[in-house]
Amino acid sequence: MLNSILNGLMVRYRERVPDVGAILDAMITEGIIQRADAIENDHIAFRTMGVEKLGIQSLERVFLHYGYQKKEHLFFKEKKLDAYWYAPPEAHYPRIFISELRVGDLSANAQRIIRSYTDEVKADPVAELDLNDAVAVDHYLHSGRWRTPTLEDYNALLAETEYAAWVIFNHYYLNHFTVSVHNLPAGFNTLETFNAFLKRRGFKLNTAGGEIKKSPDGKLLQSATVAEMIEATFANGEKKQIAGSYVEFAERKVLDQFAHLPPEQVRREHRREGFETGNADKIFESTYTSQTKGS
Ligand code: OOG
Ligand code: NI
Repeated sequence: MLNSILNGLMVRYRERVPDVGAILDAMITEGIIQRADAIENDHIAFRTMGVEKLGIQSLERVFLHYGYQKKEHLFFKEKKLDAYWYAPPEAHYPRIFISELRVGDLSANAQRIIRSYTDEVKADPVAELDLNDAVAVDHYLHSGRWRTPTLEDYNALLAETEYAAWVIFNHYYLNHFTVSVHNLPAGFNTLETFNAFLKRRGFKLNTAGGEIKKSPDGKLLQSATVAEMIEATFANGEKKQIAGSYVEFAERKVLDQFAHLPPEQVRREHRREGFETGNADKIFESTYTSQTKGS
């Protein structure tokens, strides 16, 4: 059940983000992996609007139902976001990262625009779903919750918060999946060597705060591509190139207390867990104009 929901997310995401297939193909050509399904997916991420009936408390129920466990809270003051991450029921499943816009912290005008859309949602849609019905859940994760925005509203939101603009158009479309690099073959199993491979192959990396975002303990390293632009059709047919989704890469180093383990004995629980606010803050910018302009 969880498998089919995760697969459904990945299929749509691959269709929308050509970089996904291109990166997997480049890894196969380079001999890093034999097959695309050999990739370990560190985590997937969603963005939500923090309004009553929607937001984290609604979306998280889908994953809690399938055995995910809610972990730490992260707070992003400048970007006006909250987030939580969720540990999977079994180690071979990806972690989940869900963020939420603090709508109440925005200007009156931005709040008015957002609520004009989200007010169309009369009841928590997840509460009305049969969560055991994987087909219904899959459908829910890939359908809009409110009308297609106007370009004018999108642009007004973009000027104040790029995250809001992304969500008003993209809804719950998967924001990214994350290639775990630490279990790849030598020569590609650090973020530094993996990024060098990506750049050699022509992929463009997010440079906010440097290409490699590193946690203060030095054990969680993350990088991401710049989101690909998609041609979006707004209400009454107006079109604009806007940021779609991106691909992330993570290296989790072995914790000091397990440093003595031979490499073949190292499993997920021996490595740095969780997320890091300082890293995430910069990863969000993979869809921001500061990164996508010129791409
Ligand atoms: C999520 C950014 C944060 C991470 O792994 O820290 C993140 C987003 O862009 O929605 O993915
Ligand atoms: Ni991420």
